[in-house]
Amino acid sequence: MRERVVIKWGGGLITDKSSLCTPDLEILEQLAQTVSDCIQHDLDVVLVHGAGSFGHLRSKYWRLNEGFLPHARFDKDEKCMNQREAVNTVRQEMLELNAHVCRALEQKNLTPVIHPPHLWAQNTGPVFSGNLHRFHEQSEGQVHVTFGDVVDVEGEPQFGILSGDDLVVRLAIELPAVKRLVFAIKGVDGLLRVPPEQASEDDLIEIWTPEIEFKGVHESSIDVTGGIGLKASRGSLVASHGIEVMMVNGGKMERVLNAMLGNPVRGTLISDKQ
Ligand code: IP8
Repeated sequence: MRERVVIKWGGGLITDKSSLCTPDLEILEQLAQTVSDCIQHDLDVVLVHGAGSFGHLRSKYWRLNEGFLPHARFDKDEKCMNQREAVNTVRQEMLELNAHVCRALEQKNLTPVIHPPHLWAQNTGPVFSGNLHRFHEQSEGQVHVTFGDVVDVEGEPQFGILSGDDLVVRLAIELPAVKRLVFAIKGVDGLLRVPPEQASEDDLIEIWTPEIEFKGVHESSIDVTGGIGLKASRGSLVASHGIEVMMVNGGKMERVLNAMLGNPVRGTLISDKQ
C-alpha cells in the first residue's frame, strides 16, 4: 500500500472569512497543485477542509454548536426560519464549498472521492462515531475529501458541529499507511510565542509540546470551533500515536508541499512530549 498524508486546509485559508460564502479560488488552485505534486512523489493524500465563511458565520448565528435550543429566540435570516432549516442550509453551503475544492482538484486531473460527514458521521469531538472504511481503498490519482460539517448528535442536542480538526484525528490514527498529518493555516508560519501582529521571524515555536504557551488569534466572534488552539491539541493527540504532525503557513506552497512530503520546512512540529 502507498503511504499517505492527511492534510487539513484551514477554512480561513480557502475562504474570505469575513464575507459569507466566498471561496478563494486562487489559493485553491495552488493548493490543488501541491496535492498533485504529492501524488507524483508516490504519496497518497487524504484531504480535510474547514468551513471558513461557508460554515462558521451562519452556525454561529443559529448557535448550531450548542445543539437544538427549543427555548432560544432567533430572528429569521435571509435563508432560514429556525435552527433546523439552518442545519440544512449550512450542510448545503458546505457542499458548495466542497464543490469548489473538488473542482480545483479535477482541474489538476485528480479524482476526488467525497465523504460529506453528515451522511456517515455522528457526534462531535475527536471520538465522533462513523465507519472509516470508506477511506481505506485509494487508487492512484484519487483523493479522499471530507470537511467540517453539521452532524447528527445522539440525545438532546440532536445536532452539532464536527470540526475538520476532529476528523483528522481519527483519519490520521486509524487509517492504514498514514505517515503524517499537516495543518495548512492562514497568515502565520505556525504557533507563535507572541500575538501574530507583534511577531518577528524569531517568535515561531519550531517544536511545540502541550506545556509551551503560545499566542494565537481565535476569532470567537466568528468561529464555532476552536481555531488554532484546537489544531494544537488535536495535533498532539495524533503525535502521541507516533504520527508526525506539522503546522505550516498555507499561503506558502513550497512549505505546504515539503511538509506533506516530510522534508524539513519552516513551521511548527507538534509533539506530545518534551
Ligand atoms: O472549520 C467547522 O469545521 P472547521 C464546520 O474544520 C462548520 O472547524 C459547519 C462550521
